[in-house]
Formats: sequence, structure tokens, C-alpha cells
Amino acid sequence: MKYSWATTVVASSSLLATAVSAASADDWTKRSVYQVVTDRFALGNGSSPSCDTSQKKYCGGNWQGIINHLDYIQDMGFDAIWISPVVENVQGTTTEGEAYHGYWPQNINSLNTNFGSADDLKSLSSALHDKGMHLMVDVVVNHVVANPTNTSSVWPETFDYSLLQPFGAANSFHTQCFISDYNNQTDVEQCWLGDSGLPLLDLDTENSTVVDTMYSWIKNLVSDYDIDGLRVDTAKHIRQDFWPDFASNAGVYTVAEILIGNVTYAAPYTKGLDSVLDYPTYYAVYNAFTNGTSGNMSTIAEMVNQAQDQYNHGTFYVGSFVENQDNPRIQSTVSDQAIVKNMMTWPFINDGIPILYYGQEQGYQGGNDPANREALWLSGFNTENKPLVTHVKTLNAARKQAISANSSFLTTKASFISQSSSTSTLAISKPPFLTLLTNVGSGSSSSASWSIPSSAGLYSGKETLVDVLTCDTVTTEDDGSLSVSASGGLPKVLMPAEALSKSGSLCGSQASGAMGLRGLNVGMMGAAVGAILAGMMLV
Ligand code: ABC
Ligand code: CA
Repeated sequence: MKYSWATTVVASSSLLATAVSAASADDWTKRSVYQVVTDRFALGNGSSPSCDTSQKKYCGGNWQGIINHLDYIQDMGFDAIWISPVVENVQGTTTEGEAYHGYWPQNINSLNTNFGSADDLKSLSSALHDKGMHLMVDVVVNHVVANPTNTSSVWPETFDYSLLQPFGAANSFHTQCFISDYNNQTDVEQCWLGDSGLPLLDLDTENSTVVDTMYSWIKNLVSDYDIDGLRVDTAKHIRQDFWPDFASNAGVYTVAEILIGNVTYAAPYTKGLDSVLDYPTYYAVYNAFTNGTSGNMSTIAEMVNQAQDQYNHGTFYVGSFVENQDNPRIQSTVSDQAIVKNMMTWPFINDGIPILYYGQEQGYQGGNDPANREALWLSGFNTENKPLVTHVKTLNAARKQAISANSSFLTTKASFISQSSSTSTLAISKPPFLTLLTNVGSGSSSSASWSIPSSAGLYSGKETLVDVLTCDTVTTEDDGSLSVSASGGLPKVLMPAEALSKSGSLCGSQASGAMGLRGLNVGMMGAAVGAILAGMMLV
């Protein structure tokens, strides 16, 4: 036995008691996040109106609706939510429909009354905190939005600036131009998103009045609503040196949206803000699993290794996801549930903070924006006979167990164990996890297997490992090596039986871990040595 796993009640209950204000990045690493499009999650009055996503209109979801369904979220094992931007948006309709998603701020000092009142938002915050959960709010700093007032083609376009509070005048904005060259960073930062039908007025974040307004706004927003973390929209569209003071005024964990497939481009933003949404790995995962066996699994390892090297704090603070409001849902591209389960496993077993986009657990299949923003209430919040709900529950429980079994889990880098015989498999070690993924799918002709050499240094001989997704067990060879075949193309999340608690709900019958603090330090040392050895096997 290389590790001694301590399955402690003490460690897990101390997580629940974590302080609820001024949450740091380290605090967020222990959590997993359920992302909600506020307008599409639940209505406070409990009704279930139809919601045609193609209409791009408000469907009626609000903060009270979220409060009413926190048990649905918490019962799946999530201990944080991320909600849509909360401030007042452009009213009525636009060439792109209504502002139901919240990304078109108009008055940053008022709330979006479609989502509720200030008291409702405070109630949401305190309801979460009462349950030991965190609130992450999406914030838009790059732009505000008003419909153009000109009806014929006028350039630059004209606006009723008095609507755009507290800015109120043309000199708060960069001169109108639309971003045309994404390779020109000045263009990306100082030209505008959107189009002439619905331009997103680009705030002059080189202007000290605008900058100070935003810094004091974020400070007040966080304190008024007792917010624990921020998802920072369009962060690449503002100069990098704007962000450190923004982050210090926020005083809580900040994760930046840098929409790019390139680690080197994203890396500098992990200095000003705590981290980034892990877009580069998202693209690698999406491409690896949605192209049959020609999908290239090794790019996942390449992206992760680059990000571990280049990001401040490595990948420990990234937001890890496989769906969100801007990208097609997995099941709009692949229907094979084995592939879907492999993809869904990824965010929970790597270094980052797992984020699940609402509706994924219900098997929603919407394609590109706006189809990927379906109403969750149409599922009836039903969790019975929903295999993906079960999958998510297990993944959350497994990650919690990993955190409590290995006190260095959250600070040990994931490493990849080279699978020379196959390009369709991936083996990821992050003790006590050994995760085995494959893109072969469930077809009867497809098969996959993984082999872990004894030189990986992960296990001793005749060690029992439990696949926590099925509770099936495998045993290592005398020399600690392991070979495993996939069943029906499904992923495996193997944990030593010793890292599982006999009295726990996670494969308790297969577990051999004792309760108590025994061997915690030995476990830490063992994991560190294992990680170093596994690191030598990088692809
Ligand atoms: C509306 C319509 C859409 C229509 C669009 C033009 O207008 O609904 O059907 O296509 C909000 C709404 C959207 C709305 C937009 C615009 O506003 O939610 O429904 O779209 O009015 C954030 C949010 C997003 C939000 C906004 C605006 C910003 O997450 O929900 O959208 O506040 C850019 C931004 C990014 C932004 C995204 C939508 O647009 O950088 O912050 N997301 C390249 C660029 C990216 C660019 C992306 C898409 O294209 O590099 O900067 O994102 O335009 C990779 C490459 C990447 C490449 C991707 C596509 O491929 O490495 O570089 O990204 O491989
Ligand atoms: Ca800008």
C-alpha cells in the first residue's frame, strides 16, 4: 500500500462550516458550482410557462425561483451557484431580442426587476449562506447597452446617453468602431462588441472617472449583497492592468471569461484576477470527444500541462466546464451516453473548480445560443430515473471524498499517464483519483483499455480499487501495475478502497477505509511522492 487514506468526518464537516463572506480562491477550490441562467431556472410563483428559446425573450425565471429550488441544487452535491448578471438591462426589445440573459447592462446602480427586488437578491444570498453555499454573480464591466436612436444610417450611431447610468455622456465611451481584428489587442479592447443593430457601447476604461466608478461599484455590489465570488464577463476586452485594482476592490474570488482556445493568451489574466474559465481545455475536451475515435485525446493533456505551467496558481483556481450559455450543449453534438458521461466527468477530476451548466443533468440538448438556454422548469425538477443526475451526484460525492481522504488533493497537480497503445484513452492521476476516460463510445465493436505501469508508482501490489461510478472493483498486480478494460465505453473513476469509508454512501460495501484521522500525514507524503513519479510519465 503506497498511501494511507484517512476518511474523516472531521474534514468534511469543517468544509460546511466555512466562513461565508470574503471568500478566497482557496475556499472556492473545495466547492463545485451550478451555473444558472436566472431567467431560465425557476419562477418564484412555481408556475411552468412555455419558453421558446428562439424568441430570445424573458421567460419569467427569477431569484425567488432559485431560492425555492436550492434543495434541487444542493441535493446533487453543489455548494455554490453562479447566476446571471443582476443589474438593470436595456428595456424592451432589440434587434437581438430581450435582455433575458442579463449581459446588456443599462443602469449599473439598479437591479434587473425582471429577476426581483433588492430584498429578493439579499434573500437569495442569505438562503445560500444558511445552507453553507456560496453565491457567484456574473458581472459586466466592458460595456453598457442602449438601442441606437437613429433610424437611418448615421455614423457613429447616436444614443440616449441619459439611460446609461451613471455614465450618462458620450465621453465615457471609446469612439465607436466594431472589433474587426481579434489579432489586434487594441481593437479587442477599445472597439465595440455587437453590431450596428445592437452595439455594446464600449466603456472608456482608460478614463479615470469610468475606472473609479467601476471600482467603487464592484466594492458596493459585493458588500450590499454579500457576494462570495465573481464571474467577470468579457475580461479580455479590457486592458490587463485594469484588473488588479478591480479584484482588490471586489475582495472575493474572481474568475475571468477569456474566450480563447490559447493558454498563452489567457495566462496573463490569471495575475490580475484569481483565474480564468478554462476555455483552452474546454475546446480540447469538446474536440476529443465529439469526433468519434478520431478525436485527439492527447491535446487535453497538452492544454492542461501548458496551463499548469503558465497560469498563476497553475490550474487550481480555474473554472472547469463542458457547457455554458455561449456554447452548444454536449448533447446537441453527441447522443451516445457513454461519451456524454466521459465528458461530464472531466470537470470533477482535474485541478480546477467544477462548474455544471444547469440542464446538463436533465440531458438538455440545445445547440448554439439561444437554443442552449432552455427553461429548467420544463423538466419538473424531476431527479428520478435521471442517469445524468445520478452521475453528477456521484461525481460531486467522489470529489468531496477525495478532498477529505487526501489533505493535499487540492494542491496536487493532475498528471497524465501515457497510454502508448491507444489514442482513444486518457488516464489521469490525482490521488486518490485515477480517472480513465475514452472516446470509443458504447458501440459493440468498440473497445478500450488502459494500462498503468508499476513505474507510475501509484499503487502497491494486490491493492483494491473501486470504480465509484459503478462500485465495481479491480485489483492491482503484484508489482502495483494495473490494466483495465472499458465496459460499454464508460468512464471510470477509481479510488483505493482504503480511501472510501465503510459507512459512507459512496460504495460503502466495497470500502475498506477506517474512520478517524489515522495516517493522514502518511497519506499526504505518499500522494506527493506518487504525484512526482506520475509526473515523470507525462505525455
Ligand atoms: C447575440 C445573439 C447571438 C448572436 C450574437 C452576435 O448576438 O444572441 O445569436 O450570434 C450576450 C448574450 C448573447 C448575445 C451577445 C451579443 O450578448 O448572451 O446572446 O448574442 O449581444 C460574453 C458572455 C455572453 C454575452 C456577452 C456580452 C459576453 O458570456 O453570454 O453575450 O456581454 C466574444 C467575447 C465574449 C462573449 C462572446 C459572446 O463574444 O469575447 O466575452 N461572451 C472568438 C473570439 C471571442 C468571441 C468569440 C465569439 O469568437 O476570440 O472573443 O467571444 O464571437 C476558439 C478561438 C476563439 C474563438 C472561438 C469561437 O473559437 O480560440 O478565439 O472566439 O477556438
Ligand atoms: Ca473594451
